Amino acid sequence: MKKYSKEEIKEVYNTPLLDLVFRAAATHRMFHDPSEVQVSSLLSIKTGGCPEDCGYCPQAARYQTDVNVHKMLSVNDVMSAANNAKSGGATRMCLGAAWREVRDNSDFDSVLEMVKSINNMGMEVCCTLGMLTEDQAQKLADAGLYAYNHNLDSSEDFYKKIITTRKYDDRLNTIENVRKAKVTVCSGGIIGMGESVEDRIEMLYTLSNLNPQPESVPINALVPVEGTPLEKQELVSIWEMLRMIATTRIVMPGSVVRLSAGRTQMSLEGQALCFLAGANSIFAGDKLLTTPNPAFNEDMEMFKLFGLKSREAFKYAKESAQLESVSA
Ligand code: SAM
Ligand code: DTB
Ligand code: SF4
Repeated sequence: MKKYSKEEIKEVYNTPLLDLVFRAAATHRMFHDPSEVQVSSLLSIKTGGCPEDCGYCPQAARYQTDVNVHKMLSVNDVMSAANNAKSGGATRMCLGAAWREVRDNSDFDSVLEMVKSINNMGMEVCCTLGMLTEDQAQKLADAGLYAYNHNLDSSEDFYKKIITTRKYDDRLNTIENVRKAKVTVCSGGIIGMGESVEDRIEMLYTLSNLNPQPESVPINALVPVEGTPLEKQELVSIWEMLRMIATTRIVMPGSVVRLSAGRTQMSLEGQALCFLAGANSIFAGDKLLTTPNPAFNEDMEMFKLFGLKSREAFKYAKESAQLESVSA
């Protein structure tokens, strides 16, 4: 995969908008079936009460938000949510926990059981549980984890202004542990937190220079939540989201680019442009972790309108296994 310098990424990002979308769409069609969108279902298995101070997050204990704090869900509850998601057409289940890091305790044992059971149902399983050691990443891998989500969120510089309770290097270190365990990496960020275009470019530079590049890259538009330090942030414009999606597609052509948080504030036309510019994954279901998401039926109507379909589970894993057996 071509590695882009910061200057090159900046040039791509600043291309006249329609040229940028055209180039991203062409790149997308070279690497992916443009009619397929990966549909992930997101479930918060442990909500709120997090000791971290991430300025955007309604789940940080130190901010007064109206998040419904709850302990770990039972394996049964998670399985029934996974069954519902599967029957609705989701092929990946993403389990999120408001933890700073994973601890080796009975809650982690339950997560391992959830991963095993959902994987056995034929769904890809992704977890986002905070920082991981190499050993914990390996345990998740052994349970059948397909992907681990751990976002870089912004540039290293801007990160310090949004989060003080951990370092950028901690994030990179967890991503490395995930890689060592041969679990695929899902890592992206948020725009609309007050960062500059340079910060966005820095983040894309860091992500795209990981070797290998992350298999999936979520691009979130900040959902400003009352009670968090970023509650007053203005909503990011669709044009900035489109530029970010298109640039991500061009610099990480083989990755799945997820149009993540912030879709409730986007029109259908805006989302159509994002799919054209290379977004090929969404979170479907009425809720993200704690904030609203478009209703599942509305998304299925949108797919019908745009001629899109849900991508089958493990498709990319099967394709790369086939390639390996051909080249062996
Ligand atoms: N605690 C774990 C961690 O921080 O990695 C996992 C859960 S955390 C909520 C996962 C991601 O959600 C964050 O990295 C951030 O990118 C995203 N996120 C959280 N709050 C958000 C918000 N208000 N708007 C957009 N994205 C948000
Ligand atoms: C990601 O990049 N976005 C998702 C997922 N990974 C875990 C989370 C979005 C959270 C939005 C705020 C909330 O619902 O709490
Ligand atoms: Fe905790 Fe994750 Fe929210 Fe940060 S983003 S406060 S680590 S749940």
